[in-house]
Amino acid sequence: MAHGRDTLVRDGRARPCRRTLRLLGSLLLVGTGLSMTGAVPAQATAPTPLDRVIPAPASVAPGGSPYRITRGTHIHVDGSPEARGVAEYLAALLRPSTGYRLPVTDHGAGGIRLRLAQGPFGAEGYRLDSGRGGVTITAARPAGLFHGVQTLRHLLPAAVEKDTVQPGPWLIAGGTVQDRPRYGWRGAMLDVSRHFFTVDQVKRFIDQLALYKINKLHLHLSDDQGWRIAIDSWPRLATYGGSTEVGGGPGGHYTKAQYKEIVRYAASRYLEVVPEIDMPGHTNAALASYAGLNCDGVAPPLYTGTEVGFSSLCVGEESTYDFVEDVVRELAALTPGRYLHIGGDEADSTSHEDYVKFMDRVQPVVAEYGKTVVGWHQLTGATPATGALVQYWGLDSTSAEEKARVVKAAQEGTGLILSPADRVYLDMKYTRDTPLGLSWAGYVEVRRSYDWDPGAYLPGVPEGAVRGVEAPLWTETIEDSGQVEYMAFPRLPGVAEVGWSAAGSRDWERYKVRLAAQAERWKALGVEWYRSPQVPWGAAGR
Ligand code: NGO
Repeated sequence: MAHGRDTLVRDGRARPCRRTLRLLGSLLLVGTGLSMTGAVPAQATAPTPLDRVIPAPASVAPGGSPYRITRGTHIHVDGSPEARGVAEYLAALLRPSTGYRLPVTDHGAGGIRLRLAQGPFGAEGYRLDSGRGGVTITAARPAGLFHGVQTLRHLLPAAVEKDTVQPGPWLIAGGTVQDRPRYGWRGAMLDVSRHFFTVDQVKRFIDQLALYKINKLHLHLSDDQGWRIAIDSWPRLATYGGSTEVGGGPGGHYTKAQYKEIVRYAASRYLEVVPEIDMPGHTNAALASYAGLNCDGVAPPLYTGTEVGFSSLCVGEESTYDFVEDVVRELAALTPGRYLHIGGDEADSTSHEDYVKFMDRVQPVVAEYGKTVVGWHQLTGATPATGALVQYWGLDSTSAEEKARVVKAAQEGTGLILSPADRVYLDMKYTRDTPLGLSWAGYVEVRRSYDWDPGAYLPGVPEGAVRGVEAPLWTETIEDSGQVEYMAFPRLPGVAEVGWSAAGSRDWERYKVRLAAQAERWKALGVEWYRSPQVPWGAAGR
């Protein structure tokens, strides 16, 4: 990896051990005259208003006294192991900064309560009721409890994110939040091929996604510059095809155990991992690893540049389909999620006829191993399988003909994930002066990535065809976590809101104020971000 080379911002910080920090925190508290019981200082700050949450909840009814988390607070769950898992996650989040024990129990009342119950919540919605006696989050499914916990987090002071004891007080405004998402697919993509990212770096990103209720992590696992997942039946893909990256660094790949760890961690944050193997183009790393995958039987050298469109699997060769089947089988076995992304973009070195033939052969293989096909929208130039989803990455200037193909596919039942490059590509520069990123789709400032409606984006697409939105982060120029964050923040929370909140509830002028308030949280978490002049950051922006 090229980490540490010419980094814009620092990655991973050395952290003193928790116990030392806690001790220091206590000493500080004593020094400021506050008590560890959370005694409210005279100038107690007002609790965060219930609507100061990103993404904006469906409805908010403020009222009544706030609840205060204290040394005596318990987290109550009823029964299910999933609810307990969410409760333990919440406790682990709150313990370092509050310094409280916050035991998770399955009896008693008051305090914080996580409850699974029937109600109008859907798969991911929840209700949060807060008052003097406690906070209760109710949902039909554990994912709803988890999203409710993220709302609770946003309602607490930003200092709650710190990993040392903070003075508090830990107040949650009184009232009720009722919430459920507009779309079921709210994704982010990380390109781990152009530059490799370690398991820990991916986990860090997952935690940032969870904070904004994003529920899909799409991993772009193969491209011309690197193959990043171990495939037992074709070992050189990872060991040789994964041995470099853009710029010539050493690259890397995930062993199956490491990949499973990413999937497990994502699931613990209620994110589904969508693995992508890009085919038939964007395959130089595979072609370099096995001469037999090339029509002329000659393996090209590994590639570390950033051109696209020059590689293709050999569509007419039977062994190509043995390769595809082996890869799909092994990847499907690593994937508890429903989807497998087969790429299909920029197959400029594959004839149209071959492209159609290839997709006709490969899509049934994905189905055979129990997964639903996702492809970039060029798949609509072939015949998308029944139930397939296509990911639209065009822009305003995309030809009417190309847009019409996508609209027609949607009318015929293909689901759409919207990733318009001139709105939500996180690798686009914000302005001419952005030191990282690309600009082929133009500059994408924060307002532009927020101010659009997926439901009205491609006229003629039936309402139900839009399954959601996804923000891809391609990494030709991105090498470490600090750079990932600089490109993702502050655009990512906006895309999360585009995917979660009703179109009618979204308004840039009000959003930018809520967004500015996030800055304290990013600071507490050590997350880098771009200080866009479009957002009134105030003192937090310094
Ligand atoms: C395109 C291309 C990728 C690039 C990316 C850079 C798609 C779907 N294919 O998006 O190979 O990395 O742009 O912005």
